[in-house]
Amino acid sequence: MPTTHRRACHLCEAICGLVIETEGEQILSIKGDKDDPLSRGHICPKAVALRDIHEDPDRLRQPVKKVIGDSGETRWETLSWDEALDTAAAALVRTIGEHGVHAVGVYAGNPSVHNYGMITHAGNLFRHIRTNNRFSATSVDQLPHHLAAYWLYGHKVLFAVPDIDRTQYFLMLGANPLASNGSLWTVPDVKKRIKALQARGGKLVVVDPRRTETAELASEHFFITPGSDALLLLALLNTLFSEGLVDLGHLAPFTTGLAEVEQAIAGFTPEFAAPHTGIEADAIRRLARELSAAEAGICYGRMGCSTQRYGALCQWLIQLINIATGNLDKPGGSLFATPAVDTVATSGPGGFNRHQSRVRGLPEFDRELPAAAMAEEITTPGEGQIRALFTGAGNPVLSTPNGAQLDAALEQLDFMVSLDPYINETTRHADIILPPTSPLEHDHYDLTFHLLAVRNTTRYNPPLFDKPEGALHDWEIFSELGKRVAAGLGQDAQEAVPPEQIVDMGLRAGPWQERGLSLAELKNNPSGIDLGPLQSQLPERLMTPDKQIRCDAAAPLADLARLHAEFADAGQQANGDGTPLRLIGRRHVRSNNSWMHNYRRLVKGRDRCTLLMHPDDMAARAIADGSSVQVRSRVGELAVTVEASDSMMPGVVSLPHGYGHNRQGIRMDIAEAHAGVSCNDLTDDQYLDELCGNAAVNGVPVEVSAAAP
Ligand SMILES: Nc1nc2c(c(=O)[nH]1)N[C@H]1C(S)=C(S)[C@@H](COP(=O)(O)OP(=O)(O)OC[C@H]3O[C@@H](n4cnc5c(=O)[nH]c(N)nc54)[C@H](O)[C@@H]3O)O[C@H]1N2
Ligand SMILES: Nc1nc2c(c(=O)[nH]1)N[C@H]1C(S)=C(S)[C@@H](COP(=O)(O)OP(=O)(O)OC[C@H]3O[C@@H](n4cnc5c(=O)[nH]c(N)nc54)[C@H](O)[C@@H]3O)O[C@H]1N2
Ligand code: SF4
Ligand SMILES: [Mo]
Repeated sequence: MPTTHRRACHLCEAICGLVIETEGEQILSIKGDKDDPLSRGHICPKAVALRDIHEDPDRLRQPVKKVIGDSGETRWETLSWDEALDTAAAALVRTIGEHGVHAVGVYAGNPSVHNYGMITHAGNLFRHIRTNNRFSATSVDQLPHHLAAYWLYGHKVLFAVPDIDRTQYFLMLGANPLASNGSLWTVPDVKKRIKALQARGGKLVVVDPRRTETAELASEHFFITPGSDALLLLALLNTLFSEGLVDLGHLAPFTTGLAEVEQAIAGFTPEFAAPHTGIEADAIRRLARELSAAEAGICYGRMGCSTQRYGALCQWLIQLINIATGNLDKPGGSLFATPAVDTVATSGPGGFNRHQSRVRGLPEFDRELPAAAMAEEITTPGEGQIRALFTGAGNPVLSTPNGAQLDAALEQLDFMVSLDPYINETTRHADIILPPTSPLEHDHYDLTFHLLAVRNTTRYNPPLFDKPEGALHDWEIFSELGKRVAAGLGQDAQEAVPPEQIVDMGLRAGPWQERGLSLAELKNNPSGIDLGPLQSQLPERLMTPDKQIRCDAAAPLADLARLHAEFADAGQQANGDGTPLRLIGRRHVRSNNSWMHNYRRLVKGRDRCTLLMHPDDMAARAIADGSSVQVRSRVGELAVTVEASDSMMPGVVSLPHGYGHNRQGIRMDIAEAHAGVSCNDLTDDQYLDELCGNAAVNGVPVEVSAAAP
């Protein structure tokens, strides 16, 4: 007899509801759940890969340790959980004893936020390893958003969510939700929502160096020179000020510091922006007027505006534009969600630059250092050098800039332990790998993405399968390892309660407690509970001590000088003759960062790890479509197949990240057969947003030439 399960997909931020049929251990089908009030039945091709992940023979089911054979060959041997955890804890404790706590490094990857037990229980380990050398995917991603939220609203995760379902005007920069399904913006079935916006007479404007799938759908698309968005955003804001279009509306009584901003940005006119961005001054003025005239409008920017040299300025300016047009906290503008378990209330506000990285002096944010500094912190001798590393749900060798350098650095470690289901480009360097249960063997509650969702909803996701005998969930591994490290250090360990109990408490104490929410109530509503559209809630929701929106944060204001200095030479066009090409990334709906290339159904079809290049740029270099080209940057060089595409802005080339599965000793058969090359062998650990240390994986200068025959 088949059993029907209802569960949200955890693979990306869209958290689509699914209906999954199983019989015994077999998964029979995976479909969209029409009763999910957020996703309304939508799914993408990755949903079916949940089955492939669960069944993947390459997915580790037991801890493994690396053994070097007599002739130097590497073998992986399974070992018991007790032996694996005891050995890992002993090595961490030994490192701390001999070299101090900063000698242990930690890297947490993206799936950590898609797996609630990792959020609730990582502290069970990390509270015993209070190292300065903490890193995560945040600094190759959304760090600028945290900073903007922290500066303006007083809390690192108080993110305003684009209210696409009620807006009339949407200005989108550096995001491709048709491929990504939305980011810092939980918006399942974004395509339908964009079409609905257009059907009611609204407009979507996309600004992107590539005419993406989203740009194709847009009402208007502008190419922009990579890395120049801050100039465009400043020119928009400048126009709002100079044309008297600033209208704070209901925000006025609790908004401070906008006059200081007006003064500081006076020189950043549309005429200043035009030659560098490639967007004409008149068009910039028109965009500012359209946005301010719209009944409700949105300015939103994502990866292309974050992982570039002025990411923090960009994200701060985007919020300022939403504030200046009175579109923050307004239906149809950008509003704060009201999640049933409120992580804003239960986490600290964050903090910036309270300590710096040892070698390069890069600033911390929320007790983490920029991932671009990880390799040098491992290889540079001295007090505080990283000698042992814990990675959890991360693949920084493929995901962080100058991955090849990190790849080599990991070899120098005394000890490495990885919490991960695969032997991949990063974990192959580990001494011990601790694999968690499959996603379908544990429950899930989205602590992260309800906070970013276009509608307030809540749902609990029970496991489909019992966990196999002896297996451990991620949260249990954190707790068990934490317990052993604590014992070794003579500290008290935290008693581990299951994450569902933490969620139950969060629901009962949360903003919807009057609705009687509890875990039991959610279990009675397996497709989720609708809590309605996003609501205005300022100034109460602000986390600044004085309940004011603070527009005049010193750090971004000071950073304007760096921006101005770079672009002040008006004669120098960013992509004029003789300047290098600019490398940007690309996402595809059938892929997800570095770890979803091992599933046959997702990798089938044509090679997707290709370099897109404008035909004029190819002609200028005598490069033939479909040929192999050499791509060179300051740090690396690789060969890849080129595809001619007039969807590219001239002067810009695009290569997806997350490939490069051709390294020795990984155990992911299908991925190895579709290896591709790693874009992050070209991106540069020194090419950063200097304000915050976020990696600039977009806009990297590269040279491309025809490969020698
Ligand atoms: N299918 C799929 N979905 C995913 C992922 C995935 O790998 N695959 N990854 C998930 C993750 S971790 C994230 S963070 C999100 C990311 O979600 P998005 O940010 O929506 O996705 P990207 O495709 O990275 O979009 C960035 C866009 O910025 C453009 N761009 C590059 N440089 C610049 C620039 O300087 N200025 C401007 N204006 N644009 C620029 C690129 O051409 C690209 O279209 O996607 C998530 N969803
Ligand atoms: N050039 C370039 N580089 C980029 C980007 C880009 O656009 N361009 N995007 C950046 C972005 S947005 C991100 S988020 C990062 C991602 O960077 P990372 O988070 O470092 O890399 P992922 O590819 O997400 O790797 C996820 C790892 O987690 C493991 N994993 C999957 N599920 C689980 C689980 O449930 N538990 C555990 N313990 N492990 C699990 C996988 O096996 C894999 O090893 O990459 C960044 N790097
Ligand atoms: S869009 Fe696809 S990967 Fe993302 S949650 Fe929905 S089904 Fe899963
Ligand atoms: Mo990301």
